[in-house]
Amino acid sequence: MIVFRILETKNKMKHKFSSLLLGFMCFSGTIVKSQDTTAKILKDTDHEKMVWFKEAKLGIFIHWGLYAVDGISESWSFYNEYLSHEDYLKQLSGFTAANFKPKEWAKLIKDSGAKYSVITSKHHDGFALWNTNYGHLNAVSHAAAKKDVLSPLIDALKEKELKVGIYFSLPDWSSDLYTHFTTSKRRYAIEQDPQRWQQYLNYMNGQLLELKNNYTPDLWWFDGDWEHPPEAWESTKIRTSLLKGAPNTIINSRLTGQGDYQTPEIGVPVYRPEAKYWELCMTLNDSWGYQQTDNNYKTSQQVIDIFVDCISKGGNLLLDIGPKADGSIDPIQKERLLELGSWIRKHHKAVYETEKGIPYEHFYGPTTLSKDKQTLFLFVRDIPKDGKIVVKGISNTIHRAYVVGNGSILSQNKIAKLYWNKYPGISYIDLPKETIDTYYTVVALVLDGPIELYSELNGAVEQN
Ligand code: FHN
Repeated sequence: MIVFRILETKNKMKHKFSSLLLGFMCFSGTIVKSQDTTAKILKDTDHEKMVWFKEAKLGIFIHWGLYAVDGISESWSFYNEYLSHEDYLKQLSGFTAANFKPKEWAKLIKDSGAKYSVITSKHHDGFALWNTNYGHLNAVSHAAAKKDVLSPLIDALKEKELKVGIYFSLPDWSSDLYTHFTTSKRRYAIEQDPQRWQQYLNYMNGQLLELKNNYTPDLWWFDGDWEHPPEAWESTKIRTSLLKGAPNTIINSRLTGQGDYQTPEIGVPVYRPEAKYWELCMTLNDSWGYQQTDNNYKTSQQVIDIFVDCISKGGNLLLDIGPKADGSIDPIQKERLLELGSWIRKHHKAVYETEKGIPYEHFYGPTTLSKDKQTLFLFVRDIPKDGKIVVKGISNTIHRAYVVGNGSILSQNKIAKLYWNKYPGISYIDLPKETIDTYYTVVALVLDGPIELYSELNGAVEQN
């Protein structure tokens, strides 16, 4: 199973490789991997409109489509020729949405602690979840569901005051108007038949306008841009048209060059990305859509590890679920979301509306900072063997240390502090066993002002 998935990923990579610049740079023997170098984002993004996104921290991604019927990989299963397109489409008769309860989905998403959700309105297979007037593949006219499943979900998300993101695949491998069909079959090349390509763009833009007019999304999540250059997609035009009358809408980086934020995928950034706004999209197991054979679920600890890693580096996590074809959600997926939600609720102060934390040189773990930078939140994953956590090189006075969501005030003592120089010393903070959380215990340090990090190299002790 694992081998199979690795191969599949490799196959995908083969197609993406032309547009992927791996970005390894060597500096005096150190290998530095640049982050998502293909994802060029706009330099003049309006910061005001990004505020909710930056403060949200968690979004829930939903991959729901035909592929859930047989539990096979979304769109890629026929593209990679594991089965024929004809057989792939047989899943239309199994996409019933018979137990689809949009309000329950929205409640689950809200309870996970997420502030927004992104739903696949149409994946690369071209299957549209709404009642579109374009194309030949949608949930209303062609699937057993015989209903629009996108509208009630978006209504339910809005009712719960969640921001709405619409995922839209630029490629549509099922459309006769589109260039690519499968890994070995191309229908045509744009240069050979520009008129046909124009017809495809009209179809694609027609759908985008329907989605814009029906749902006025807060965020557009494009995908699949690697198949053609931005000029072919006319990505500047797309952005202009989508923002017309809706200037605050956010666009991800996969409308090449026209995005507001970066979208690394699966790979948790090892280094803090340079982009001001970014979001890691991540699966709960190894699949985006529902696959009953994939039981390689991340544990709740691992999900929270990834989440904490993202927020401490100033980013968001877009965590994926894959509902079944009848609209029910696997109990493990529900459980992971609820567990994350209850941890977030307890530690909300250290999560929402925070800024990226301080470098690891100052604390052996991830951190975040309050907006005014006067409270430093320390995320403690493992139980310290001497019951103490260590903070170094912080010039401020620590007025108080307490356990977030528990309230216990912690005692602290300082070593290596000379009264006559500026070196701030090393603070040891006691963390009693009773305050330890199942996943991460969060300690808040209330400082005497915005955090000041000390970075001098101390010289000789000239006085004593
Ligand atoms: O090919 C898709 C994949 O199926 C999935 O939708 C992910 C989600 O980010 N995006 C694409 C690959 O980058």
